[in-house]
Amino acid sequence: MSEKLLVPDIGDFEEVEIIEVLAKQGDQLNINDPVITIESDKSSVEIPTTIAGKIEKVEVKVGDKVSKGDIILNIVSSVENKKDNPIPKDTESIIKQAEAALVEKKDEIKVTQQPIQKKEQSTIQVTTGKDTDPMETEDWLESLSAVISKDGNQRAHFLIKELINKAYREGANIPYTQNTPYINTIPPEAEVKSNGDQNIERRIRSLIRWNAAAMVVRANKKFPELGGHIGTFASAATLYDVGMNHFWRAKNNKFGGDLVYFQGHSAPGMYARAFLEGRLNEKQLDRFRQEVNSGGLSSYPHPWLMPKFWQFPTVSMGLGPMLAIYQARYMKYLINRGLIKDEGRKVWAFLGDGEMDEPESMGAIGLAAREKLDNLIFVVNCNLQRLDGPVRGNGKIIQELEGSFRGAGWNVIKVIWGSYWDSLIANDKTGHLVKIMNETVDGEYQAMKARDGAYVREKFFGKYPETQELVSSLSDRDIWRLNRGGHDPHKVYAAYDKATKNQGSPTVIIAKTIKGYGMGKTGESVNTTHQTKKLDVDDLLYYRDRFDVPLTDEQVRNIEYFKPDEKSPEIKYLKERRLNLGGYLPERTTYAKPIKAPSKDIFDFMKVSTGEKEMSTTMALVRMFTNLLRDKNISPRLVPIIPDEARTFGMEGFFQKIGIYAHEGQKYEPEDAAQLSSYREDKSGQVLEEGINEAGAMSSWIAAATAYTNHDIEMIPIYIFYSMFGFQRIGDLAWAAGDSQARGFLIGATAGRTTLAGEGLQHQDGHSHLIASTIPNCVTYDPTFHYELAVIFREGLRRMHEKKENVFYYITTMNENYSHPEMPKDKNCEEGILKGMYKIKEFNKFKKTKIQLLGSGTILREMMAAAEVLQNEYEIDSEIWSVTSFNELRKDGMEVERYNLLNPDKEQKTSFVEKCLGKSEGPIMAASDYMRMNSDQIRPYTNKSFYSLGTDGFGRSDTRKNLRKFFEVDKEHLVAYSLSILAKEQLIASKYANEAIKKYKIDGEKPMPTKL
Ligand SMILES: Cc1ncc(C[n+]2csc(CCOP(=O)(O)OP(=O)(O)O)c2C)c(N)n1
Ligand SMILES: [Mg+2]
Repeated sequence: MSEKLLVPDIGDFEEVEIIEVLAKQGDQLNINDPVITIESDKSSVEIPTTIAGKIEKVEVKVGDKVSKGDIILNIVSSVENKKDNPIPKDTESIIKQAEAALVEKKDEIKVTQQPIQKKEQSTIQVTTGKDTDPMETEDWLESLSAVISKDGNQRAHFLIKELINKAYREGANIPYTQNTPYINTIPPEAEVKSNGDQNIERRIRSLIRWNAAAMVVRANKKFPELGGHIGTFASAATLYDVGMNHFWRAKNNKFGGDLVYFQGHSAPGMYARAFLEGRLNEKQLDRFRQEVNSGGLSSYPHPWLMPKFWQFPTVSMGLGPMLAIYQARYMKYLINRGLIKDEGRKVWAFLGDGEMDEPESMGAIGLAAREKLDNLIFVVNCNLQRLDGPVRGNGKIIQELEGSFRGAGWNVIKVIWGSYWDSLIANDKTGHLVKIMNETVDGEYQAMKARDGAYVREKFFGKYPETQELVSSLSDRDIWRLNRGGHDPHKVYAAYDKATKNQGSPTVIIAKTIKGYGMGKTGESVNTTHQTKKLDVDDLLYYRDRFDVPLTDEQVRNIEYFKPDEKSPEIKYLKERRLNLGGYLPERTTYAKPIKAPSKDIFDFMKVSTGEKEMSTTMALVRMFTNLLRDKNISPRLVPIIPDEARTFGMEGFFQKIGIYAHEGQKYEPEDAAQLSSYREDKSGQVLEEGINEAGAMSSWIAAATAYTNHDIEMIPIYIFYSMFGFQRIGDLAWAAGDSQARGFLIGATAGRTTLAGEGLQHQDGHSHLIASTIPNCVTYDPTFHYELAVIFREGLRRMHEKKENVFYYITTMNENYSHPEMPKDKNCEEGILKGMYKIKEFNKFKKTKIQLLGSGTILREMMAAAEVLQNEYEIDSEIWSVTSFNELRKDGMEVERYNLLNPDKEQKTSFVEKCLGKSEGPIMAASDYMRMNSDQIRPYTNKSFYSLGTDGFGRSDTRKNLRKFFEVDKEHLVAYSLSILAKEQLIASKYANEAIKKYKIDGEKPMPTKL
């Protein structure tokens, strides 16, 4: 049967031009095959067929203008269409999810129905609020205790919830608390026990502790300026060791590996372990923080400096937690898109309690819960101190974190007290011990660990007669031995075990430790611990004794490393554990296959003139993506990332075409379901729509841009953003991206201080290229025409994703519409585009006076217009150069200049700038839509007179024309400046310049825009 395929609802648009017809008569179509591409003045969208079958007749051609309901083609539909109302894909997934939810619910019920473990009645805590009727309180508490022992915790929870609900309905405004008492989340009877050999593990840990400290002390003895940290790893050693011995699975040919973000300044501990494992030798340890000559160890985790060792740069506080969240999310994205297997891999992130004050640390915890990232485990090492002093002297960081994470929906496991406390807590029948624990602030907890057992007896247990009594049979030494949870391998093991089994939410383990654990009087729990990097002989002897390190006094004095024989039980055990867990950690490898570059013809349409048709480079870019999505090698690897600006950039067509990633699919029918660009969310969606969240979007981009090493799959992330909210906003993450050896594209759209009209001071970007240029492996371009963009993008794909070069690209695109010329036939044009400049036009009629005009981005067009005026009205010839990248030209210039200076006797090299301009005639005038510093960058690499113009100063809202006039980069100013420059160079009389200044009503007395 013949059916008509009509133009669907395309939103507010009418009479939209067809720019491509993708199907012809006789073609066999499947549902969703694209048939035409239409383009408004803002965006281009493919229209897919909703009917399968053979095309009888195509009713449209390129250039036609169509509206909703117009016929596109006639199609003889195949039988498939006639299936009785097949369930739409979305509805089907909703049904599946509902069914899955039912199964989940059943599981939940199963949990509540599990036999109640009979255990001793747990202690009822004494509340800190004022009790007006203790007898009544006692009654209620006893009833509750009875429920717990008879019907279990779940029933008790239920009753409490019902009581709160009832009170709320009766009008009581009960403040809600997310906090639990200041004790461990896992009670002793529920702890899963490790099967490891605790004695041997303790010995190994002691050696790692010793070697880590020795490494820092030795380096600082030789060169006191080197620095380093002992106290942080000392507090975290157990947290790391339990993970290394029992939980973290390495990447190998059978398994993708867990991903561990190590706390940056705990790096000495990782080196010390690698030393025992035989992965690093003494010589390397002795090169800690001495990296200039190869073979040194980097101060912190830096993949750029130790590319086979470190995976994640973490030391700029706050980036690690945020990156880890998005890493876990991206792992699920890859799984849901079917690009990697679900192997139950985990992402672990180790964080400092001081670090949690960084807004980035907690900034994305809501997302982690919302996306049910049960592959994510945070471990916050709460040693209660940061650099200057206590994290929360007057409060309790552990409780504060618990509240925030529980409130956000995380599974929270507190590991506060070690096993020595178990019996005391069990015997705390009156609840006074927990009461003190709740009441004591961190400043006191810290001070106690800087003193001794007698002090703890007096200041802590001495607060109430009940608690004094509780420890009456303990000696001061026993009291001193009461350990903190984060130093107890049993408690840590139980927490890790529980965390790895948790489903449906991320987990945070909040572990209490002591900063500088074991460092004695000079370094343990004192405010200066963080910066202690030298230990005197007495401290070292204490440290040795504290951890029973088998070194003689003499060896301690020499600060010798200690590594047992390869055949020793310690080394055998350590290696065996890692072998069981698949290999060593950290280790950075990649087995990703390159992506074959797309055929050249994908970009062909960008090499021809657009004729009358005007478009922005942003539109050209989006058209290019649409084409790339038709390339079967490239398409699945593209990861478009957008922070709530798809419509701004004309990318809304992607929603329907490739879907927005949503881990739960789409549970609702979108308001615009009938439209072509409907907001379609899908479990296997490809677009990462991040919301208004540039830091999150950049973190996603980094996860995708390093998937080649973390998941062994090369991806092509393209993060497109308002250029002003790029490097300026997330510069530190961009720096970390460079360190991580990220590969992918960053697109600064709506770029240029005068090109983005209207928006004003906080939107108009006139410096992102300069910030981008601070990152050594960031390659940047500011193209004007669509063919330049095509050449740059194709080369980016080739360098990064085919040749696996560790660079990333930053390209600015603009929203100014203009027509684009055909790509010049000159064979050097492509090379010039990539190196940074090429001659685009020459005016050579009068052969008297010449000027070299360099322009980039949209200002190149002003320059071309000015050149025409100069030629026609002033008989001045010119050569116009399209500068696609002042940054790249500078890099080349620097390198050549350096070589020439270091090799005065050798044949001198020529910079690319000099190759282009060396033999040219006349002075040079350069301008861009960025600060003068942008074009000034190449001034040293030519001997000619060089003048820069640019958009220095705060932006402001106005029309494009007025903005260019204000910043003096419009055609008129460029003519006047050119004439003035030529006059200054004594090539023409100054009256011409004066005339032009008058003619264009330019006020020579106007202050610099930087002052306005
Ligand atoms: C963004 C940033 N700001 C400051 C620092 C300097 N710094 C390094 S460690 C540190 C204190 C860390 O305290 P905490 O997070 O509690 O870690 P701990 O050493 O106590 O485990 C500071 C301020 C940094 N590395 N990054
Ligand atoms: Mg700390």
